[in-house]
Amino acid sequence: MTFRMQYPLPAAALAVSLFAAIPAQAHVTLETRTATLGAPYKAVFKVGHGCNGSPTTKLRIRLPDGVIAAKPMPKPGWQIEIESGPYDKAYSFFHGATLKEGVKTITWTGKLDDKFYDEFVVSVFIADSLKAGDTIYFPVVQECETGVHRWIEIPKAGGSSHDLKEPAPGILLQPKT
Ligand SMILES: [Cu+2]
Repeated sequence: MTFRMQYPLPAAALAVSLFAAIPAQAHVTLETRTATLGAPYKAVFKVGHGCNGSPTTKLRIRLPDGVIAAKPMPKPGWQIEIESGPYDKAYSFFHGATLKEGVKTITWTGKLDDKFYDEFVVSVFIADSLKAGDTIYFPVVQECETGVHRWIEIPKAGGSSHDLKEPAPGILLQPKT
């Protein structure tokens, strides 16, 4: 069987369509995929789509252990709800200070139409007692007017997030510099 293209695609258009097929461009992902131990990290959560065309109304993020001193960035049109509590242990922060409690989950409530893209930002500090080479994950629940995405899947040891349907966004930890 022969296939003849009537209107050959310019190379650029082809490149764009290939790019769009990469799942990492969709889902809820983190803009910067690496973070340094014992240093601040700006977590930018990118929301590429709603739920099957339905607008996003809520984004709830759970911070993993060792991600401390979190402060969400206010966002016009969105209400922010913070849940705080004791950490799993005491963590050392800047200038010898110790933090035993803080923000555990952050929930934004508002509306993001499926035809738009948006970002949700949290400033955090990566505890130096975490392990370089580990990947830590931020489970996210995305609620829509109709439907929900639970970006909470974590790959098994040796596995990849690419094999998961709704992977939790993660960052690879790098040694203190
Ligand atoms: Cu997606």
